Amino acid sequence: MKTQVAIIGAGPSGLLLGALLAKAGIDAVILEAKSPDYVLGRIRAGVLEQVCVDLLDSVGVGARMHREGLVHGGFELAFGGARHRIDMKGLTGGKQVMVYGQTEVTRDLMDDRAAKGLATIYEAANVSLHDFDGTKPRVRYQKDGATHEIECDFIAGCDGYHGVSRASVPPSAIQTFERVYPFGWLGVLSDTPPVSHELIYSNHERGFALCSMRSPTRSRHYVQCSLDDKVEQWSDDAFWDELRRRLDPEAAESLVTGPSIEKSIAPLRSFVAEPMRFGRLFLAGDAAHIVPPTGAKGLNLAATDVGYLGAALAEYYNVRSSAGIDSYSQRCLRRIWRAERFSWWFTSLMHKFPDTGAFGQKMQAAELDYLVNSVAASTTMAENYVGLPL
Ligand code: RFL
Ligand code: PHB
Repeated sequence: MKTQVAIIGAGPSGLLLGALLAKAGIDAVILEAKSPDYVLGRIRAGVLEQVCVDLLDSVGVGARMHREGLVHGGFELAFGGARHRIDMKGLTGGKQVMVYGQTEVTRDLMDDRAAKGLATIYEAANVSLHDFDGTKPRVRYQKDGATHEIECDFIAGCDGYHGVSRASVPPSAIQTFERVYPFGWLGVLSDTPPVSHELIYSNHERGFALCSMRSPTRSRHYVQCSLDDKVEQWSDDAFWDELRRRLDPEAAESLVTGPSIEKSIAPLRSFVAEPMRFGRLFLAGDAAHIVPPTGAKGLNLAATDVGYLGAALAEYYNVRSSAGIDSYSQRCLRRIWRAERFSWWFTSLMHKFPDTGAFGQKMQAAELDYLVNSVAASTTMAENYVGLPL
């Protein structure tokens, strides 16, 4: 098989890149290791920046998001038994975020792809990348017991943190930066009304908690947990009790509990691989970088990476210029490092670390007090949360 761009991974970055390339008239094939149901079963991100909303609109898949998504102009920080609102909209000259699940973004992109008859090969096993340092890269995979090969001009590695693309780069050509946090997030999805109409990020001496949502009747909550914890050890009751303890009295009072629909533990990590281009292989999304979820930047960074990559490839094919692909890595990394900084800072501010101690707690309390009482500090927080300009 021949194509112009072979995309590895049908997560949000691979699917969005596929849609951007299709719109530019560029032929692409997506290879995905798992089944569509497996991909849709992963409950992850919930908050989309305006740039991400704009990209989805630009490829014509935004209709359901605008119908069902919730536009938020602020969020709350809970600490010391009270809640304080960060007025994102007021502080940033009108910018807001869209609360719409990653699962729904993925479903909209998948449905659009299927409706247009664009090629996605699910359950592709043993995907391997070849000759991307030359002019004729190839991708091999197995499906139903047979080996297949795709000849292409470019490979887009959109296969997440554990994918094969980054691992195919010779170690001497890549530099990685990493911080692993000494805790995880236990997340629960439930058909219960959200605690409040906006998100609540809570700093508590027992650990961090987050009240988020997917709709007016579906909640997504998280509590900071130990890396040794197993999901099976957390009954629904134990989760709700722990969440309630970490909220301010008013939120705790209005918390409506119910059976979990999904429950999972995610470790927290900051990670960046540099550069993001190796000859004719480009890395995008979680394949190149990870942020801890505090601040909701992961999916948004994935979207802006493929926004840059889609435009760069369109420039290459349609106006015969390599300028976009030559500057891809540098442009992405500037945005990525700023989001890494924000996510690391917000994580450090809100979580209980093993070495936080009494002094650390006082520092967090003083910083939170400053943050909610200084317009300058609140504005800094708000402009990062809504997303820095491209
Ligand atoms: P994904 O979603 O991991 O998709 C990669 C796809 O590649 C496939 N794959 C392969 N395919 C072929 N061959 C191989 N060898 C392959 N290896 C892997 C995988 O099966 C998969 O389908 O990466 P992508 O597309 O770059 O998307 C990144 C986002 O998923 C991620 O950044 C966000 O979920 C992060 N994130 C959040 N981001 C936000 O912007 N806002 C949020 O509110 C937010 N909340 C979160 C989050 C991540 C979380 N977890 C679980 C880490 C909340 C949580 C709890
Ligand atoms: C979510 O709704 O899953 C979510 C929201 C905000 C975050 C992280 C996750 O910072």
